[in-house]
Amino acid sequence: MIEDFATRLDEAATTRTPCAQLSAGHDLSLDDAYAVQRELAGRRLARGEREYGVKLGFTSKTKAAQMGVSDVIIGRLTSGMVLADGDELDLGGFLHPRCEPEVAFRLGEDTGHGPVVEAVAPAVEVIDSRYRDFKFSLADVVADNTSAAAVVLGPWRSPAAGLDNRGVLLEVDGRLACAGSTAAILGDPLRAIPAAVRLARRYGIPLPAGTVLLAGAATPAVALRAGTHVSATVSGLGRARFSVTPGQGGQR
Ligand code: OOG
Ligand code: MG
Repeated sequence: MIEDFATRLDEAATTRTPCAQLSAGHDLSLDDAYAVQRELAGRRLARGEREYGVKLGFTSKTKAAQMGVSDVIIGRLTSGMVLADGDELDLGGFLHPRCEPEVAFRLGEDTGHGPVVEAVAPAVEVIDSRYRDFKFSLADVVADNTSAAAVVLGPWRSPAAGLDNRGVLLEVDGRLACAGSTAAILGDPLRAIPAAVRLARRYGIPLPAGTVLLAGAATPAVALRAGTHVSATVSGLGRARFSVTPGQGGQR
């Protein structure tokens, strides 16, 4: 069952054809859903990608309300999802992608009290549900690797104090699309670290030194359109940018 579900989601992504929710025909437990996610990550690694990091979902109440779910979840980021700052994102590789502004941490060694934070960066995450109409239950979205699709990071800086209430702007073609505060992320994005450690332990996800952690969106997500320029700014951290092209690219 786990492998069949992974195949369904994998094919939806590679053929850009949204599929039905897994929970529509089955009782999908959260443990099963994380097993599907693990299988999908394993297939990406078998195709030559490398582990890049992890992401949290629904650390913001607004975001959770937008999607109709409530618990914090974790997903996997692999090298094929990563764009360089300022790069072009080929819309042809996605189904119905959306973007959201985030804060990223680079984790160091775990000295026994959880991993140290080596650096922090502004980020934009591209999410792209493999489900029809971008609709899912909590277990569905966990199985679908928390809609992870692409990520762009701005410049790394040394970890700053007072990350708990920084302004966050998402701009499309220089026009404000969403505004928020890092306070939306669990009250303080630094809380993403113990949350990620807890979920990673529980579901057997490695967090080696160098892992990039996306703390979760600070605003609702915005649909991506070809020909636009997207920029996310976190006050005091700088910005991350990319432009969207209408090509026919491969899977990210
Ligand atoms: C799931 C991913 C949620 C976040 O930052 O909260 C997420 C989705 O909304 O499709 O990445
Ligand atoms: Mg996100």
